[in-house]
Amino acid sequence: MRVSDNLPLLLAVVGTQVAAQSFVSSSAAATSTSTPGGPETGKLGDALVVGNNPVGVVYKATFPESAFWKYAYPDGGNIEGDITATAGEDGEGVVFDLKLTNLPQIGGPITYHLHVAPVPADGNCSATLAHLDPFVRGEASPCNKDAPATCQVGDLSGKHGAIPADATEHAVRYTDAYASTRDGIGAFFGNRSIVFHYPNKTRITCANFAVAEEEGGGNGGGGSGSASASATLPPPHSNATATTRVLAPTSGGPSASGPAGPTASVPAPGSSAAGLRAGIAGAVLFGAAVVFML
Ligand SMILES: *[C@@H]1O[C@H](CO)[C@@H](O)[C@H](O)[C@H]1NC(C)=O
Ligand SMILES: *[C@@H]1O[C@H](CO)[C@@H](O)[C@H](O)[C@H]1NC(C)=O
Ligand SMILES: *[C@@H]1O[C@H](CO)[C@@H](O)[C@H](O)[C@H]1NC(C)=O
Ligand SMILES: *[C@@H]1O[C@H](CO)[C@@H](O)[C@H](O)[C@H]1NC(C)=O
Ligand SMILES: [Cu+2]
Repeated sequence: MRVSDNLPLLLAVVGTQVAAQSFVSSSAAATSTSTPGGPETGKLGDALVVGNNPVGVVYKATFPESAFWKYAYPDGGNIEGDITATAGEDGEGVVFDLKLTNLPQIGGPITYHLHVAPVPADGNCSATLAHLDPFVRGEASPCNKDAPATCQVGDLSGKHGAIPADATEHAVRYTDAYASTRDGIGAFFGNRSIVFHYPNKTRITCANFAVAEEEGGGNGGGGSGSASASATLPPPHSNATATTRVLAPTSGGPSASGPAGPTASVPAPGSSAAGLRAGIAGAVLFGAAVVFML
């Protein structure tokens, strides 16, 4: 295939541009793309660090009032809060900021992913299809959070940690180097969705990303067509921070089967301290490479 044939060369060229930069160490494995016994990186190689994300543009995903899998909320309701995503410093990587409350009290840890398709108007989370996976990694093997470039781009909980079982609220902010708010490339998720799962892949709820509405005056940072942040932007540091609150565990959720998504992986639970040093450089070249590939 033309793309895979050219990829090692591309990476070699680009690699020389970023060799001196802070770059996730795992990307050194970018040229070894086949592993016997299960793919541990994409058929198209490791995910590429994305630069040139539009600074100041904030995407936001807001949950519907009712969960898709109703049994998670026997009395009604859903996960509350929101997820915002905006370019990291100088457009490098994407800072995700999750502020979640009213988490379901049965069956964690909860995993979540960017999915390729948006949620349709009827709220059917199954229609969001598979994980965002532009490098065609699949999920035969779980994401190794110490080598995030080898994971599916959309596997956010695999790379940054699942939501612990029994948590009632969860706030976390981290930078993902591989997802993108730059339209036109495969890693772009601004027109897609995020889906929350139980470990057995049941889809609890899902929401679409959309550009957050502009509030107040413009800020100086955006490119053409950019929107200002509607909320205080997190400082785009690369270190992840997380706080989780837990209630006394309750047991005995309703036993009923729900729609199980075909695509969720079940990454190891725990907090991701795998500090994504999203030191990103060669952004233009990477961008060119991504566009070329996808
Ligand atoms: C999936 O997990 C949830 C939470 O533990 C459980 O309530 C539900 O019955 C499970 N569904 C299936 C199909 O196993
Ligand atoms: C939800 O979407 C899936 C996948 O497109 C489809 O198979 C299923 O029938 C839909 N369910 C409903 C209730 O529309
Ligand atoms: C989302 O945007 C990407 C990049 O521009 C594009 O390839 C993809 O087809 C779009 N997906 C949808 C569902 O619009
Ligand atoms: C990042 O987080 C790690 C682990 O929590 C901590 O040891 C380190 O000091 C932090 N670095 C910065 C710059 O905050
Ligand atoms: Cu998923």
